[in-house]
Amino acid sequence: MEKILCASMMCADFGNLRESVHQLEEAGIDVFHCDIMDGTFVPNFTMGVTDVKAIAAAATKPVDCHLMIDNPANKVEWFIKAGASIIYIHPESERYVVKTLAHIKELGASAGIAINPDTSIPSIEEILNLCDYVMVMTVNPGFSGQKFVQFTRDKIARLAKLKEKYGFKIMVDGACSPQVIDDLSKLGADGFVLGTSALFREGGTYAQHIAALR
Ligand code: S6P
Ligand code: MG
Repeated sequence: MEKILCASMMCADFGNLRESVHQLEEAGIDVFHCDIMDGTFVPNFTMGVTDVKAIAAAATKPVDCHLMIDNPANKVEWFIKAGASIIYIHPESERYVVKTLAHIKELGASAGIAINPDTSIPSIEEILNLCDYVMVMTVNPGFSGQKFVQFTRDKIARLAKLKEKYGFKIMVDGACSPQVIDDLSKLGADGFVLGTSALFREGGTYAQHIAALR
């Protein structure tokens, strides 16, 4: 099955952002993944609207925004205006998930949820038919370079059984190494966020890493 490979831009070289975007596109990346953090929902700050604008201006491939922020409802518009065409919100930080997913679609973007390792499938089943993407966090959100949370593998297997019924794609974010990607793609995951475990690492070019993952 064709894999959707997303570059985790918080791991990119910000001193050379435009050039990094071009290199990643030439190497065959499918999506630019932008991690937006508020220091409250997650204990870190990363990128903001200005960064998303700069990446979207340099990119021809789609840009997604993974909003790890409290109350994303009135902020999704900022990121769509900045050039993102896919928005992920966390149901754990949004009081009106249904309304916000609809709002994202009204603004012309694809809508996704990102779920923490401890968020169960039964707690999100009602909203699965509203999601274009479900992004399973396989680490606690906030940082790159963390350890894979093993029990999320079983959640992905169970979610894969629901994806045809509700019509969403399964994305995986966190510690996606080549071995993990191979394993989870066989279980039914459609796409992966590539950070320090697969793309932004020593020993090869972006093109070599991406070719090996395909
Ligand atoms: C983490 C964030 C992710 C990371 C990515 C890093 O909160 O949402 O998108 O940037 O997972 O990948 P790695 O391979 O360093 O864990
Ligand atoms: Mg992310």
